Amino acid sequence: MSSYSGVKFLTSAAEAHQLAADTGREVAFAGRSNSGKSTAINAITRRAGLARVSRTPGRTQLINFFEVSAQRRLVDLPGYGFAKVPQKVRARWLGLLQHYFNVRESLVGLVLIVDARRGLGAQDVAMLEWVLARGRASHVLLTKADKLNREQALAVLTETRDACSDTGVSAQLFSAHSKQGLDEARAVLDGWLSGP
Ligand SMILES: Nc1nc2c(ncn2[C@@H]2O[C@H](COP(=O)(O)OP(=O)(O)OP(=O)(O)O)[C@@H](O)[C@H]2O)c(=O)[nH]1
Ligand SMILES: [Mg+2]
Repeated sequence: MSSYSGVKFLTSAAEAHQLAADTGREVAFAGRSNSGKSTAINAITRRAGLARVSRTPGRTQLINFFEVSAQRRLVDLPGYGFAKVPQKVRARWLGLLQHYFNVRESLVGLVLIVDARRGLGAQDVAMLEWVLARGRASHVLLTKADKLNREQALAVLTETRDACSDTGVSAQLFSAHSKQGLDEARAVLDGWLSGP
């Protein structure tokens, strides 16, 4: 199992030319604004404060790269779906995200972070389709599962797995707060990040 003991912030990109060098392997975390992407990265790497967490949606406006080990990275992408972000800013993020997914050869997989209370939304599905069309693997973390009871959590898991059934996309329950699903998520990342 891969260790995150050496994980460190690498660089941030606000523009296409600022992306980290496109070599080795990396896994990107995407999802709605405030869904819990940065919190999930911190929990998985056991490093509180690595990725910035905020109560204010739209906090992560940059593409943030974290180096796990030589040539292995986790990437915190700006969240989508936050209504209060001005149209101009939104268009810029979308352009940057599209560029990222179009050019990124080192991207091996996408972790889609979905608030378990909301389930998959239209933008989440669009994101999955887009990444699958580019031949990358995807895994859905239904996070904040600590906010649901067991029945509700199982219902959203089943619904999500059904929605993804013909795509090869996997899904699991997750909570950074209760630590539910941490090992399962780490195992997926290990699989993607190992190899040449
Ligand atoms: N209860 C609970 N709250 C969580 C969990 N994960 C994240 N949160 C809370 O959700 C809020 C948003 O978390 P972030 O990690 O900043 O979300 P984000 O997706 O990175 O947000 P943006 O960067 O704005 O796109 C914070 O208040 C977190 O404490 C979880 O597993 N359980
Ligand atoms: Mg964030």
